[in-house]
Amino acid sequence: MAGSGWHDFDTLESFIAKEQRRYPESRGVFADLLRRVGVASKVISAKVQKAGLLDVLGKQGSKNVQDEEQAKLDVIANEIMKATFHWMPLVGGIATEEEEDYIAYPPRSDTEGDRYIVCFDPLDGSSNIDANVSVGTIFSIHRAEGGSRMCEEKDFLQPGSKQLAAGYVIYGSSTMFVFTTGHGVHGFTLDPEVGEYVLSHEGIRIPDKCTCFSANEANYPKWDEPTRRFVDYVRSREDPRYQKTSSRYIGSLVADFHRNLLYGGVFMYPTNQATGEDKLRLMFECGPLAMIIEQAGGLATTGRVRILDVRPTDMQQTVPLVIGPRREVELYEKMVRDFDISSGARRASLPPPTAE
Ligand code: FDP
Repeated sequence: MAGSGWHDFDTLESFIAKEQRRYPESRGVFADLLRRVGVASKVISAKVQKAGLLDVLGKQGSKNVQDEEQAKLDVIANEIMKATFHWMPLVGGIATEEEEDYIAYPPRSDTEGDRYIVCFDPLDGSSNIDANVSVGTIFSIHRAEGGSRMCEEKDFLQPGSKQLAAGYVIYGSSTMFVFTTGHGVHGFTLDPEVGEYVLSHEGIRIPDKCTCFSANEANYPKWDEPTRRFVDYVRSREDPRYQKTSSRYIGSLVADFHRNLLYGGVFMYPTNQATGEDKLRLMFECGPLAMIIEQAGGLATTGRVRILDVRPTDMQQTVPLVIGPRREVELYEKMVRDFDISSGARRASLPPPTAE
């Protein structure tokens, strides 16, 4: 088509179809699931973009299971995601960050083989919506073995290392769909004129540099000593690697993560030592992003354990998260380890407590 400017490109659809051809025995369900997430995200994207016009900005007046106020768009995005999987025979169940309990679907008479579990955070970073800041959807897919039975909690409480796929959609200056099935990380940008996700970032690798450092630094006094040491070290700029590192914190996890993935940067949300609480959810936020970062050549840790190795004990479990380039995450883990050893040694050198 001379002069039209047209050239062949991959869309999310064609890319998934090509991926599927690698597995001739595949039933196509998994591919279909990914496509459905793509469709749902287009609907959410449209809602996010029209938020002001549709008068859906502002609070719904209800609270979610973490006692946080739900913005209206949280509720809408949650409904869209739930409706997306409801009718799919090979989805055994879903879990959403917005609801305490998982939803299990009864097996149908035509269901054969394993079914899938889908977990999602329908609209992450939603406290920023009123300010027109980028927000996102995060999802992951697990296998639930034994298709002919009802899914149980144990099917949901699987470590991140068992994820078959994970991804996120960022609703920003453009909408992007980023996912991995364990064969690299690929990003697709939504072309609003055509309504298709177009392959724009194939085989994403996190750059081996620390351009940005992202944390809510107002929490510094509440962090533990190794975390403060790590942050002090980066901020001191003694190390040439950190001479140009900038502080960048949006407070919208998908947006912070996406920027760091593309530019090279570390994100951290450590434990609040004053309360002993963590903020980010293992199953809905940390696990999926950990799979993506590892597929992109980076790492994710709690400081003491690889995020993908943490087996959730409950659906809404939270963990500390440090995620980014391999070098920064390894340095952080080393600082935690050194601290643990030295404080253990300090404790051991103290005289034993005497009885009253
Ligand atoms: P939000 O409360 O707006 O939904 O886990 C939720 C989250 O945002 C993340 O997206 C974000 O990284 C984090 O909380 C921000 O927390 P702080 O406001 O405590 O920095």
